[in-house]
Amino acid sequence: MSGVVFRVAPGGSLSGTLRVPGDKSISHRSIMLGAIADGVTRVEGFLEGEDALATLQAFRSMGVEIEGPQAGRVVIHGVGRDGLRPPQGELYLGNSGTSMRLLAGLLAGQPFDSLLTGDESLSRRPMKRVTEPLARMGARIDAAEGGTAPLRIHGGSRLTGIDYPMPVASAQVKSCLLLAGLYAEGRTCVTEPAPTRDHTERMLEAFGYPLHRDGASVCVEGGGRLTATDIHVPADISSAAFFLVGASIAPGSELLLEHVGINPTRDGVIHILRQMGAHIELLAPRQVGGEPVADLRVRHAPLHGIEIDPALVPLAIDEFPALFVAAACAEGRTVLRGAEELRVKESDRIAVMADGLRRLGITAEPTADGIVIEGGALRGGRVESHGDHRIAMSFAMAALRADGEVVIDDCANVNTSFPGFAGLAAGAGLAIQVSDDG
Ligand code: SPQ
Repeated sequence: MSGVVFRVAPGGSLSGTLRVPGDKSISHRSIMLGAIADGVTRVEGFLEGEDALATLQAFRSMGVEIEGPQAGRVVIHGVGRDGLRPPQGELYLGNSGTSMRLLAGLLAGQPFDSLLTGDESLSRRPMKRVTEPLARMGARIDAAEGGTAPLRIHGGSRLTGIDYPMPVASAQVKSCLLLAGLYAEGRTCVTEPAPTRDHTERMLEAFGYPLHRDGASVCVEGGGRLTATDIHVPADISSAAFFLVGASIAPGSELLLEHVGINPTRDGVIHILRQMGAHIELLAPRQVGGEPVADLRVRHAPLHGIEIDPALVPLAIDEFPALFVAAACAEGRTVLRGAEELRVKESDRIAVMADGLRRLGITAEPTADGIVIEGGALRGGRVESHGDHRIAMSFAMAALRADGEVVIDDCANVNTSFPGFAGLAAGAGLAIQVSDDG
């Protein structure tokens, strides 16, 4: 499969001042909470990517009036906690795991039935991690064989709060259960094995919904109401990560990435790159709407391989494809462990990155829960992204250090999280061309 193809000429450097698009995780949550709040929620900096738009469309299908997005502005006319209407037909969520898992929780306690579907990749991803605890709360959800989508959610179930120790460190599972907990009788508590992104918790508080946090646990009482608020979505650190890596590996680079979200449950990429020797400064740190934000200055620096601290894995979970490119350009060996979750993302990000790096001449050995990468000289070549946006953008950055052209197949899904990636990267100095080979 080729589809949209990136062709990136070798070498060059990155420079200038950039603002990458809005945070995907926060954009999804702004629509979900805005929709069930009382009053009008105004969002700025919303990510106009396919994933967040799938969430937006799902709520329109359930009778929520939503204006925009226009230049990142969205106005959501909240219908209140009990105001969603039965959707006409299925809710198609494309490539978006966040939409499906969080919606499963929010819809489990509604009085109407719903059917959640997705593309081929989403239909392969594990959903038992949410359907099992939801069933314990009293939800009735039918999945395909193997526990995957489509998910048919039967309405009219009475949910009861549970105390759930999560077996995997997943913000999607945690958020799913907290959203179901809004509609459950009593208290729903979730305990995570390691900290994961806490945007749902922060945003619930911003909508005036009380939460009880105690160490690794977070609890909500069902039956409360949300009050509309204004939301400023920072630039997505997961999108900034490609540029942090690109500028770090390409001699002569210097970039300023503006207004990037640096929530401590998301900033693992900065810690890992710094441990590898990267030169990244956090300028003008500030709080915007309950989320920490800073401008990031990154300059080229020689990198060295490291053993990545497993505690940083959930804090950098989406940045590993880009970090593997940094490891390929580093001196020495980089070892990642404790990251089996990477195998159940939009693609198996361990296997797909190992394949691609090998094609570009790098020694990369996948392990059950990670990878071992020997830094070396990157050559040009053709790699397959398997329809995974983050794989496509990571290999585009690898060309900065390759000795020949890097061609990446199947890149259409870059639009799920980073519309305008190629244009922004080209403006910064990446010699990227996009073609549609049908
Ligand atoms: O939404 P989706 O497809 O699951 O997106 C990804 C990504 O790379 O963009 C994962 F493939 O991000 C997830 C992330 O990995 C977004 C997310 C969230 O917004 O809550 C949480 C993480 O997933 P998980 O399974 O670790 O909770």
